[in-house]
Amino acid sequence: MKREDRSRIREITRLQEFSKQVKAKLTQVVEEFPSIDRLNPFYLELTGILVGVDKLKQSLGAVHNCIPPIDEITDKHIMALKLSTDFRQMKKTRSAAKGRISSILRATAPNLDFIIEAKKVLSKLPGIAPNIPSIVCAGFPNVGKSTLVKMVSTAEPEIAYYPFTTRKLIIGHLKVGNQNVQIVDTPGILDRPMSERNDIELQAVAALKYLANVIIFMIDPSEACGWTFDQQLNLLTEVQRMFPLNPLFIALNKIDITPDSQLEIARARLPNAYEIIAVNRIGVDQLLQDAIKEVDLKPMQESIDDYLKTLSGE
Ligand SMILES: Nc1nc2c(ncn2[C@@H]2O[C@H](COP(=O)(O)OP(=O)(O)O)[C@@H](O)[C@H]2O)c(=O)[nH]1
Ligand SMILES: [Mg+2]
Repeated sequence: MKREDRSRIREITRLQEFSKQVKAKLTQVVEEFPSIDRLNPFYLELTGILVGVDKLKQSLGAVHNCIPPIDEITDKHIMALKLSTDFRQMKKTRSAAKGRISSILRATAPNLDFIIEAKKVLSKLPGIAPNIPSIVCAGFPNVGKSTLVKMVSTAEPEIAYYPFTTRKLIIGHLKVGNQNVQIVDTPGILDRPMSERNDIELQAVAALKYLANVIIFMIDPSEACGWTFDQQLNLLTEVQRMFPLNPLFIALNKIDITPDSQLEIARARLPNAYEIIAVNRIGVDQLLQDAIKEVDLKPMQESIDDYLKTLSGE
C-alpha cells in the first residue's frame, strides 16, 4: 500500500472516531435527561423553581442541535481526505476538522455544564411517589404530626429532602382498605406562617398542591404545643388559602389533655373537626378512612419512580 493510502485510511479513521465519541457524549447528556414534558406536575413545579424549565429546555435543545453541524464537518473533511493525495495535507485536513468540532463543543459548554448541574440538583428532589395517594400533614410544631405519622405507618417512616437543605419530608406508609397510601409530615414546611417565607420557598410550598390528595391540618386545642388556639386558626386559614382545591380535614388532637372549656370553644369554631388522641390512636383510623375517601384514585399518567431512577443513574 502506498504511503498516501495508509495516511488517508489513518486520518479518516481518526476523524470518524473523534466525531463519533463527541456525538455519543452529547447524545448521552441529552437522552439521559428525563423528558420534561412527561414530568409529574409536582416535580415539574419544583424543577421550575430549582433550575428553570425554559432554560433547561433551551440547553437541551442547543446541545442536541450541535449534532448536525458536527456530521456536516465530518462528512466534508472525510470527502476532502478521500480526494487528497498529499499526506501532509491529510494531517492538516484532519486537524482542521477536529478544530472546528472542538469549537462547536466549546460554544455549547455552558449548556452542557447547565444540564449536568441541573441533573445534580434535581436528583436531590424528594423521593416521593406521586402516583400513590398522599395525605399531607400541616399544623404548628408540637401539635402531634410526627406522632400521627409514626402511629399509622406500617414501617419506619422514610426521610426525603425538600429543595431547601434543612427541610425534610417524612413519609409514612400505610394501607387503608387495600389501598397503599403515604402520609407525609412536613417539618418546617407547613408548620409556620406564610409571611415568614421568601418567594422561592412559597413556590416550593405551593408545589405541594400537586402532591397532597388530602391535607390533614392538626390543631392542639390544649395549647400544650406552645401555640394559642387563635394562632393555630390563623395558620389554618393561611393553609386553606394556599391550597383552595385540596380537600382538607381538621383534627383536634390531644383531647385527652384538653380542658372541657377549651374543647367546647374549639368545637364551636370548628364544628366539622375530628377529635383524636394521636398517641393512643383514638379517632385516628376513622379520620384516615374518611380522608382517603376524598382521594381521587385515578392513576397518575406517569410514574415518578422511573424519573427519579433516571436521575440517580440507577
Ligand atoms: N397528651 C397527648 N400528647 C400528645 C398527643 N399527640 C402527641 N402528643 C405529644 O405532643 C408532643 C409533640 O408531638 P409531635 O408528634 O412531635 O408534634 P409535631 O411537632 O407536630 O410533629 C409529643 O411529646 C407527643 O408525645 C396526644 O394525642 N395526647
Ligand atoms: Mg414533628
